[in-house]
Amino acid sequence: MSGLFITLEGPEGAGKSTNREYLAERLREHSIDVVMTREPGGTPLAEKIREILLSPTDEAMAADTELLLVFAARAQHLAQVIRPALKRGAVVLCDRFTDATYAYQGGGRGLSEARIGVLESFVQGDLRPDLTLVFDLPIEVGLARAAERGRLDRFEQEGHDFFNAVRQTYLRHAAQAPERYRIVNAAQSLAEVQASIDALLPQIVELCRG
Ligand code: T5A
Repeated sequence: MSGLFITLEGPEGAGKSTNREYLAERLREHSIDVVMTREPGGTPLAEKIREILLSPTDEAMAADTELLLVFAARAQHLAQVIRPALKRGAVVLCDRFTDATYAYQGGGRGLSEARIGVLESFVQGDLRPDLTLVFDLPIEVGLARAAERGRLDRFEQEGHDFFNAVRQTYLRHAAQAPERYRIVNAAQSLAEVQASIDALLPQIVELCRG
């Protein structure tokens, strides 16, 4: 693998998608080959699994079912998009990856990190993101932004404790491996968030150039 794998993470409505586009544009200005993608999803089949995961249903989804669906989508995404892009030397900018599984299925649903770790190794082997930007903000701010889009998906219907656990899990993981994570204050205005990204850009470009 000669490319670079960058993931964008954070609670609901943190601005990951918006800033993924922004970062991709900045990197392309440096003639860097960028592949933008997202999870769950990123391929037609994985997007079908995303649909199952996000659609509210009358039948409660068991936490293990949710976990396995997330990793099923990830296996497909890795095989079809992420590994081939890294192999050709591209920079992959992925909106959420396995940190989200630790945050949502681990923190939110209460599944053990050991259980998630087993699937992580099974599906990914030793592939891990090279760099992870965590867009952090108070839960209420992110949920208010997400709510402006209208109908809430299955995760967005969860309560405060769930999202608080999600946020705290991201922050705990970031504190444990500061060499991989950069925390961006996503509660700021969009212009300020993007100025924070600009400040990180020289080191990101350097990483991309290997
Ligand atoms: N999931 C995912 C798991 O449970 N386990 C997993 O392993 C994985 C991979 C879908 C769900 O799947 C779950 C977690 C999720 O619940 P998603 O689609 O990435 O994942 O989830 P969301 O967080 O719901 O995506 P959002 O689109 O809501 O959030 P983004 O991408 O963080 O935010 P974005 O860029 O779309 O912005 C939201 C709104 O806020 C505005 C934007 O214009 C937009 O309207 N905005 C700002 N407004 C003011 N100030 C700023 N700084 C702003 N930045 C953005």
